Amino acid sequence: MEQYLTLCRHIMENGVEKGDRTGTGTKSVFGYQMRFDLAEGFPLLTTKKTAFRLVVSELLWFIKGDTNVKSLIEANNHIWDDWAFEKWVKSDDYTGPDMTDFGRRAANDPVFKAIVDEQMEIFCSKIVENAQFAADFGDLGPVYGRQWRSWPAKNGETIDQLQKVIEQLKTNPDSRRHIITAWNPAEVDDMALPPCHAFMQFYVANGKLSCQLYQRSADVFLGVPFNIASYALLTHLIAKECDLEVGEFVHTLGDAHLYANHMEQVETQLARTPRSLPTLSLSNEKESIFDYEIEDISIEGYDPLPGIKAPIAV
Ligand code: THF
Repeated sequence: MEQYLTLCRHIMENGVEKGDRTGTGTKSVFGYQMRFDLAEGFPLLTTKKTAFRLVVSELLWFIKGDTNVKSLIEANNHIWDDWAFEKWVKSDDYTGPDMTDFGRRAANDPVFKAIVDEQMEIFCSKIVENAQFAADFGDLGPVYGRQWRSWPAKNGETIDQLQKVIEQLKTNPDSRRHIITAWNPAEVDDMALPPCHAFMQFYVANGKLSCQLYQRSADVFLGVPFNIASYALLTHLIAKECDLEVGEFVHTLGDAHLYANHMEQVETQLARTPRSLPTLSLSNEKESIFDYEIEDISIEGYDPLPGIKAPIAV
């Protein structure tokens, strides 16, 4: 994972200061690539404890084609809450304290953060307890799960990109068309957040499956460690189903940025020395990628340095 630290250092040294949608401010570079040999170990960050169970529940949520945060919240995964919460607090249904710009204000003001946390707790309970509320406010729109599994086609039918790629990998591994795209221009405006990890391609050579991801926007401190682990896991799951070994995960970044309020945390991390990588353990009973549950996937030998807290930009 030395490569990840090199990326952080590269942005610190060469990044330009750039404004962004969230108003937080970033240091940013454009165009960067990392390569992880998945045979060398599972690329889960060791210089900061990274919650693998959140990576697993989020990926299975994508794979199942789900776009509603309800099942994530039930799995005690809260990484997508902010975007659903935002829909609720902007709606007429919401009658609590003013939540304008809640992400940025909470990051700068602990008293306001406590008020947001309280409203967020109310939001999460309502999502879990009230099916109508979950239908109205839990859905993030046609995000990853929808595009991967049921991209709307012309004739009213839908395209299961993930299923198709797996079929093609089995029957026509040399193909140069093993592509899944989450970037659907016709639907981007209806999404709570347009896809950051937008376009992937798979490649088979010497009996090994590799995956390359194009990520248009990369929150290098908070998001990227999750994104690397997520696509590494996806590659393992597909390789297993297709009877292939794992090759490389190639991670190509567009706007790669460090948020202004993550700088101290990045310095802490850069002062640390990476440890040996863990290994992935998959239940052997599952024939298909669509059959996995959270408990079928675990990580062994993970001995990271302590976690480092940082506010997420919304
Ligand atoms: N928005 C931003 N600004 N950055 C992102 O990385 C990002 N995502 C997803 C959607 N929008 C994004 C959400 N992914 C965390 C990690 C990944 C996320 C969202 C949040 C996070 O806060 N992680 C903390 C602790 C998590 C916990 O333990 O609950 C961490 O320390 O890692 C990128 O696809």
